[in-house]
Amino acid sequence: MIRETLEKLSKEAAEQINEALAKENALEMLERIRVLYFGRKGKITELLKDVGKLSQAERPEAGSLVNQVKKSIEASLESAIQGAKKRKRESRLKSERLDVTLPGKSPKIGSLHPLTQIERDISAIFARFGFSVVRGPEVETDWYNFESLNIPKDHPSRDMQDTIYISNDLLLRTHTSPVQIRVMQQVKPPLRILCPGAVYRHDFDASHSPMFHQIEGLLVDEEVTFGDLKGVLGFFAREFFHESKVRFRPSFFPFTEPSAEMDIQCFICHGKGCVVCKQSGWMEILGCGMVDPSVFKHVGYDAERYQGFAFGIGIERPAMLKLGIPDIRLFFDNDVRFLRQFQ
Ligand code: 2NL
Repeated sequence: MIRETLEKLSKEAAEQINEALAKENALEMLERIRVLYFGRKGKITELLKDVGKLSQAERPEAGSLVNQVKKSIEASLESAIQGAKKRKRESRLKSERLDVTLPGKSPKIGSLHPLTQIERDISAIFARFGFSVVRGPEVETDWYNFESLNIPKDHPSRDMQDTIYISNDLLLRTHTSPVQIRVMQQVKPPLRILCPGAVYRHDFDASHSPMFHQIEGLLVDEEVTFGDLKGVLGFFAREFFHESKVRFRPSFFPFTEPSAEMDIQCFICHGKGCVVCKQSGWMEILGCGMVDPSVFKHVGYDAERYQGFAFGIGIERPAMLKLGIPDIRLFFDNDVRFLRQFQ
């Protein structure tokens, strides 16, 4: 009787295990089979209980038979579980496989704005003469932007047509000279400073932006001459533009006397004449001059003892010429397709 039951049970278990192995969730199914046979109310468990109820004489043989079957089902279940686990691990490894030979995605890195690059290149040249960079406010008072610089009350640049006013007395600086005035109020000569930054004017077309950039420089010491100005600015022009010929033309600014404009030989046509230099063979680069004594008086410097030279360079125009940029507005559109070209 028990022999037959055990044989049937053995066969049944083997079939169920095989069936389970064919399923997607084999491990789950095998666990259910384990409970079905070996759980607290499992078929084998029940049989072992029945064996306990048999007589002394029948018990040993029946017990050993049940134990044999138990061991055999346990063994095949165990090997089925191991097999299912192995298959599961292999299929996971296959689906999670990484191709380490694939080319990586190159991350998009930012870069300095072309105007920042030019500003740094210019600063680096003047740094070799001991100039250090100073920055200041973009909102200024009438006194710092005009009065201290000897710009007369009726000067056209003070007009609302040209200057962006915030109130009667407050305005957006039209040059970075106020930074130099602020420095002179705070430190005694000698002085070598470079003041880069944004400046503002009422002007907007392909070659003018209401916000643009400038670098001004100021050197103050005893016994400074126009020869020093020519030496320093000529050196700068040759370093920055790689053009050896420079010339100075007389000019006028209210804050310098004498005043001049510096040209370099056109770096497109090298003096032959072209559209960029309007057939002149020269390019205007900066305005400069010896600091007017009235400016020194405004900041409390002894104009008898000290002299100085100063200059102002617009950044956009040389940047456009050097980098081949046709429209000033491209600098401020923040279009990454434009900006990426200057990485
Ligand atoms: C230009 C060129 C210039 C200065 C700026 C300056 C600053 C102080 C005193 C004297 Cl604090 N001068 N700056 C000098 C000459 C030219 O800029 O084209 N400006 C309209």
